[in-house]
Amino acid sequence: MNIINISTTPFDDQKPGTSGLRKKVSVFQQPHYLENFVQSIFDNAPQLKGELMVLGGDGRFYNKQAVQTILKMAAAYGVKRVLVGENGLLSTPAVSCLIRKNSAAGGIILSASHNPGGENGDFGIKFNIANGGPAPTSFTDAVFETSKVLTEYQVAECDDIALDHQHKTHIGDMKIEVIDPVTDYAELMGHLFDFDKIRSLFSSGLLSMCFDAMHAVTGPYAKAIFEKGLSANNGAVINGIPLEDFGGGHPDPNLAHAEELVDILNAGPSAPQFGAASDGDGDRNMIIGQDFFVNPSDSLAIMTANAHLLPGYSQGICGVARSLPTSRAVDKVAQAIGIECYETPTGWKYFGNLLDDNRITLCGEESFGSGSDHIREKDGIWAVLFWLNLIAVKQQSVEQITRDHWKQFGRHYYTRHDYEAIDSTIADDMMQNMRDKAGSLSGQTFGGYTVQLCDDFSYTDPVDNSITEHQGIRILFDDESRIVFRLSGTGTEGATLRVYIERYVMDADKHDLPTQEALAELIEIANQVAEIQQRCGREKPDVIT
Ligand code: VG1
Ligand code: CO
Repeated sequence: MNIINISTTPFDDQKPGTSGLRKKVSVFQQPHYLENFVQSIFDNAPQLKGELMVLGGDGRFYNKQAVQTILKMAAAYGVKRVLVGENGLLSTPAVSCLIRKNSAAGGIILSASHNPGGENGDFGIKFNIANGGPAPTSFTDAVFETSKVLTEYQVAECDDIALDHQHKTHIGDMKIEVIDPVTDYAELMGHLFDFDKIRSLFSSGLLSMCFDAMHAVTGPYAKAIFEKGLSANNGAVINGIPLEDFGGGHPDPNLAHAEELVDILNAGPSAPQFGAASDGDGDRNMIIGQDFFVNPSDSLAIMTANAHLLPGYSQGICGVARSLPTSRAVDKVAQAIGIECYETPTGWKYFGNLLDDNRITLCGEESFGSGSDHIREKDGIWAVLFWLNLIAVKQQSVEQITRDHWKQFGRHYYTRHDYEAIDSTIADDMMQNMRDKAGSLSGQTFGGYTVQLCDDFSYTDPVDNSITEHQGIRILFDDESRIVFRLSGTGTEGATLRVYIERYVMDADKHDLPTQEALAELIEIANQVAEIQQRCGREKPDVIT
C-alpha cells in the first residue's frame, strides 16, 4: 500500500459545536477541508491505531465521497479494521450500537442531523469514542487546536471501495467489512421490547401506525423493524427511501417540519392511532396521537414513570437526566419514585459519564431526543418502540397515557422559540447583557411572576468533576415557571437564539389550554428581559416548537 503525504494549510473554523462539525456542503467541498478535519481527529485518537473503527452516515449529499476519503485516510493512519454501512449508511444510534457490540475503539458519523441536506444544504462529521457516545469536549477542543496548525495529512493510494453491496475487502493491511446497517441494531431492539405483544396489537387491528422517515436514514430501519419485525399495517412507513437531499425537506421531526405526518394523523377517526417521525441521522423522535402532540419533555417523564412495565427496564431505573432547557416534568417523576434527576448542559455528550457510571438509565432533551443505557446516543426508533410497547401494555391511546400522566404529576406547559440567522455580534451582545444583569434580576417582579433565581448555567460533571460554563441563562420564578436562553451550537448561518419557556400547572381542570396561550405572559417577559425586538429587529420567532 502506497501512502501519500499531502501538504495542506490549516483552516481556522473547524471548531465542533453541540454535535460535531457542521458546515455548508460548499465549505466541506473546499480542497483539503474534510481531510484536514479527519486528520485532526486521527492525530488525537491514537487508540484507533491497530483497532476497529465504525463508519457511516445519514446518506446526505457528500456522504459517499466522504466515506471513501475517510477509508483511505484510516488505512494510512493504521486502523486495523473498519465496519462501514452498505451505501455508506448508518444511523447515529446504529453506530453507537456497533461500537459497543464489537468493542470498537471509536467511530465516525457523517451527518448534520436535522439540518437540510442536498448540494446547497449542510454536511457534518462527528467522532464517537469507545463507549459508543459522542467525544467529550476535551477531545473536540483538542481536535480544534490541531486543525489550526495542521500542515499535512496522509492518504492511502487506492481505488474507491464498492459500497453498494455487503462484502469484505481491504486497503493494504486494513480490513473493510461493508455490512447491513440494520441487523445488529434491530437485534438489540428485540432484547429491550416485547415484540410479540406489539405484534399482536397490530394483528388484532386495534392499532395502526404511521412513521415518517423524512427520506432520511431511518427508512431501512423502520421498514425492517415496524413493517417486517412487527407486521405493522400497510403504509406504516412513509418517505422511507433515504435521499441525498431528503426530498428537499427539512428532516426535523416536529410539528413544523413533519407536516405530511401531522395531516395523516389529524384526518379524523380513520387516521392511524399512532404517529412518529425521526430526523436525518435517526437519533430524534416525535410522538403523536390522533390530533394530539406529545411534548418531548413530557415523553421523557412518561417513559420514566412507566419504564418498569417494559421487559428491558423491568428492574426499574436507577436515575434520570435531562438537559438544562428540557422541562422539569421528569423531575416530578424522579422525586415521586425516589431517584436522582441530573441537569446537564445541552448535547448528548454530557450524558455519557452518567450512563457509564450507572447513575442513570434514561435521559432526554426537549429537542426531540430520548435514550437509555442501551447505547450512548439518543435513539429515535428506540423511542418509538418504547411508546408502542407502552401502548400495548396499557391498552390506551397516546392521548390517554399523556393526560393520565398530567393528572398524576401535573402538566408542564412548554414551548421553544427559535430566532434564526441573527447577526452573531448582536446575539453575543444580547447574551452578555443578560449575563451582566442576571444577579440583579433576583427578587424582581414581572406581572404575576417573581424571579427567584437568575444565573448563567454552569455544570460540574459528578463523575470526572470537569466544569462546563456559560451553558445558558436561566430564570426561575417562584411558581416553578422557567425561562432559559441560549445560542445554538449546530446552526451554520449566523447565530440562532433559542428561548425555552415552561410553566407548571398541577390542577387538572387547567390542562386544556393551547400552549402558546398558557405561556403568553411568560413569553412576553422573555422578550422583555432579552430585549429581542429592540436588538434583533424581529417581531416573532422563526420556528415555534
Ligand atoms: C440542538 C439541540 C440539542 C441537540 C443537538 C444535536 O443543539 O438543541 O438538544 O443535542 O441539536 O442534536 P443546539 O446547540 O443547536 O441547540 V442532533 O439530532 O442535531 O445530533
Ligand atoms: Co440527529
